[in-house]
Parts: sequence; structure tokens; C-alpha cells
Amino acid sequence: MTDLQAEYAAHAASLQQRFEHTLAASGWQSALVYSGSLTPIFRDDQTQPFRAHAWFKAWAPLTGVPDCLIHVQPGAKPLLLFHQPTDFWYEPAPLPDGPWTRHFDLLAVPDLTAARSALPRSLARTAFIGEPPAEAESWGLGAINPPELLLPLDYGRAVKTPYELTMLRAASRTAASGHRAAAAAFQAGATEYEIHLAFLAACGLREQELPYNAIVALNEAGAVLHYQNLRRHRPALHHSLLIDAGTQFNGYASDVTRTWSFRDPDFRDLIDAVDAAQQQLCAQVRPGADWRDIHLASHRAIAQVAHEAGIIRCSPDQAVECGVSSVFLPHGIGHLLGLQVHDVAGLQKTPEGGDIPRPAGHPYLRLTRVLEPGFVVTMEPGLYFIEPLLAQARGDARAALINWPRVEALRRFGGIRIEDNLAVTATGSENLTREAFAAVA
Ligand SMILES: [Mn+2]
Repeated sequence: MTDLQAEYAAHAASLQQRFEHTLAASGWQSALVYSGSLTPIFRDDQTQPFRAHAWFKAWAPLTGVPDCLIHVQPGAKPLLLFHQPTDFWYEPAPLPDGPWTRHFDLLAVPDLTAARSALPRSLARTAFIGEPPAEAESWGLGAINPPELLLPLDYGRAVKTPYELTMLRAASRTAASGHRAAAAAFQAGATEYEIHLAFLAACGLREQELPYNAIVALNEAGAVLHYQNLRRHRPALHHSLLIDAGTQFNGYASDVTRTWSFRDPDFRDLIDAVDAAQQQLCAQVRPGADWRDIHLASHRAIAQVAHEAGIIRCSPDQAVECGVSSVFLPHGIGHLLGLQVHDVAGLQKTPEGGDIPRPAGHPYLRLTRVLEPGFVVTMEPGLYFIEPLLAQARGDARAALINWPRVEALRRFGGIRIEDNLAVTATGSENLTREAFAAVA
């Protein structure tokens, strides 16, 4: 058995144990985990790009096959009902034959009716996990996504198994290759669209295989936090590139951002300062650290950078107190990462549910939990020149604390974000992204 096979075996055993425990605690007999349906477009014979549900991907490294089901029962091998239609319009997915399949009873089914027939006659004590297809209405399911089952499972997903860490490391390595190619295309004067193509080609992925829409922003577009356009035209001048692009490997995502200066040494110094702040924040990632404290520390760190760069006129502490730091860093410092790029349960208080509130004045933070070994998080401080936020600050008491000529001079660069993925270890963290960049260098 290879290391990976052994890791998958341990992962499957851990999932089985978590499901058995949670089923027993919530009073359900079994769980039916769905891969998801193809979603048709209104009055069209086309469908939305398919994305497999996260809980299905947790069990099976299958990201592209709709209408599969996994029946999880205590004390039994999970049953994978693999959707294999008889079809000459599309190529049916081949029956999976990886070493992981030995942990399943595997049955090919041509459609959902056949899948239902392969399941026990009564599903009255079975909980369905996923967005159910219309056919499931007549299956006599006990419940669909009951919170008493789903919430504890989601909560536990923050802690990754060694298998999952291996998947996440692999996703980081592909992303690093893509980022290197993207940076080279930018330095050669490419458009946003061309830089995106360079990223995809180096990763060996098509766009719909990415875990989220890549942000490829030249110049001022870097100030749009989730910039969605890929402009085909070449700007008159290249100033900067902000690229936030990740990949996935067997359903596990990477989420990586880098910012580059084209020729401007002053902006490059500012990137280096944000990068240094980011590394100091990464050093705070360890078991027991409260993510809300790390978020607040990131505001002091970015305010310090802004202060030293002459962007703000007040002390870093005052900048955080008065909300000036939020003008330049409006988003959360990071989030859980895994089967979803913004993974579930970031705010969840206990396995049973509830929310840990965000710090006042920080409405966009996606993670408020205390870190544990096995958590994988992103660390993504930024410093942006965002017109609507600057306009607000210009109109209130914060105006006097900002060096407006300096801000005006930097506006053409849009903004800076540096984002790495970190796995929390027993004593600190492993930086999956920096290791990946070093490995592909
Ligand atoms: Mn992110």
C-alpha cells in the first residue's frame, strides 16, 4: 500500500467513525450523501457547470459526476451508487477504479430510479445530505439536511485528516505553477485575459475546474475585491497585477493571491511591506489562537504599513480605533479552506450550532473560531485604494487622518493582497503556499 492509499484508508475510517457517531447522537439510522444534479438553464438544453457537493467529495475524489449517491450505514461499507447512464450524446463517466474504491461497495446505476431501487425499501430513518433532486420527493426520506446531523459534521470538517492535507498541498503546488506563469505573462505586458489563460495552461485546468472564479486585475481593477472581468484590451500602461487564483485537487481547493509591480520601485516596496506584515501574521497561527485576535492584529499591522508608507497621518492604534484601517482593509483576514474555498462552519460556536460573533465593526470576517491542529486557513491581508470607501472617509472625521495626495498617487495601482494557505500543526503552522512556490521554483 502506498502512503496515499494508507492515508485515504485512514481518512475513510475517520469519516465512517464521524458519521456513525453523529448518526447515533442525532437519532438517524443512515445518511445518503448526494453528489448533486445538473442544473438546467431556463428554456434551454444547456446546464450550469457542475460542481459536486462538498460532503460527497469528502468521501469520494469524484468532482465531475452528477447524480451519484453514497449510502453511509453504521457497521457497513458505504455503498457508492455511481451514475452511469446509457447515453450516446454525452460520454458516461467511466466506473472509478482508483485504490480508494475498495473502501466502497460500488454499483453502477443508469438513473436515479435504479439508484432508489438499490437502497433499502424504507428510508424513513435515513437523512439525505445535499440539494435533493426532484425524484427524491417520492423516496420516503426521513429528512433532508437535518441540522442535528449536518451541523456537527460541518463543524468537524475544519480539522483535516492527513489525506486531506496531502490533497491541499497538491492543490497549492498547481496554483504555484499557475501563479509563476501568470506573473511572467504580466511582466511581458499581457492583458488580463491572456494572464488568465497563462494561469490555466500552467495549471493544466479548464476554467470550470477552478474552485472559484480567478481574480486577474490590472492597475485600478485591483481595488475591486472580487473583480470578475477579464478585459481583453491592453491598458496604455501596466502598473500592477493583483491575481487571486486557486486550483483544486481531488475536490480540495487552494486559494492564493499575489500582487506584482510592473516597474515602479515605490509600489514594489509597498508590496514588500505588506508581504512582511503577512509573514508576521502567519507566525501567529497556532493552536489556541483566536482568529478574531489575528484579524484585529492584521488591522494594526496594515495600519503600521500605511503609516510608514505615508498613506495615513495618524498612529496605527488610532487608525484601528477610528476605522481608518477598514478604509484600506475592508475584508476579513482569512477563512477556513478545504472542500469549499470558503469552507463551512467558520463562525460555528459548538458542534450543535450557534455563532461566535464577529468583532464590532468587522462585518465581513468569515472565521471567528479558535484554531486547532488540522485547521487549514487562509492568511490574506490587503491594502487597497477603493474609491467608494475613500469617498466615505473623505466625508467624515477620518479625512484628516489620511494623506490624500499620497493616496491619489497610489490609486493607479488598485491595491495589494498577499494570500497564503496555512495548515495549523501541533505547535504552529505549515505554510502550504510558500512551500509550494519553493517546490516549483
Ligand atoms: Mn481567500
